Amino acid sequence: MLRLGSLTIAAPAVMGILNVTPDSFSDGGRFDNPHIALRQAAMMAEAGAAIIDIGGESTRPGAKNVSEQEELDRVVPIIESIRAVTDVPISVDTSKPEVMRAAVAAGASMINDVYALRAAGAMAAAVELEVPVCLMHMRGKPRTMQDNPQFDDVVAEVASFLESRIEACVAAGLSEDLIVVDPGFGFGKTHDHNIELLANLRQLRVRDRPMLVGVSRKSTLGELTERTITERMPASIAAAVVAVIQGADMIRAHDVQETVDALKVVRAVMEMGKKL
Ligand code: 7PJ
Repeated sequence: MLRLGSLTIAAPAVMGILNVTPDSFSDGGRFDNPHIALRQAAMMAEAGAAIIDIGGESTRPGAKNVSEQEELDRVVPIIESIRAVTDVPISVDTSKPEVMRAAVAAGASMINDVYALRAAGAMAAAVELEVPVCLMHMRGKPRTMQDNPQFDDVVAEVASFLESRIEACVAAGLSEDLIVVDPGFGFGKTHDHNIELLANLRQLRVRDRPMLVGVSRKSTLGELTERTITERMPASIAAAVVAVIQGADMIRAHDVQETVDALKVVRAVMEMGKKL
């Protein structure tokens, strides 16, 4: 069980991805209609998603910023409509303090911030809201992060970044029990960096905090398999299985039912053998 403040989730858990952006990385434009988004959220909850992650700003490589009002307009009505029909927990994928506040007021119970609360005012908003927060590693900004990313030791540098963000959050008054860490696959990293992180995931479990991993449909999987975005489900499942065997607690995924099934197998074997 993952206990994050008042949010309790059975691990390994699947976080279903609901993008409400017209330009998101892999399902751009499909769920920006509130009815379709609501149906998709209900299906993901039914399929066993432990939490649904709603994002109104695309963070794919090259993506442009979205205004606060635009993000609020995309995210808040969908959170409200999901809240009205199911009690599945909701996280909000945002870096903007006002979006965090409005999303939590509308019923979101977790913040997922790819900037790890580094945007102005974001840390203060998280401290005030007292909800679980995922701190993700990203080098640079989405628009330029894939322009020649370099690390001397990607595993050590990502771990030390996550540790320093936990320290900054705790110093600002956020309870350490609310923090989840994420190595940020694909965020300012080359193909080899991503594979090296996946191979050494255990070292990224800093301060024994739970770890979220987002590998679903990402381009590293496309490079390995030569598949287009919509053809990457099997590769995504394989990466999710590897991540859980390597200690991930939560997997952010587009294909919820398939990922839930795969993780049931991993979990059964882990519980039996405690050897994986
Ligand atoms: C991630 C995310 C991830 C967390 C995105 C995509 C790109 N949040 N938001 N971790 N990726 N915590 O879904 O491919 O890996 S957006």
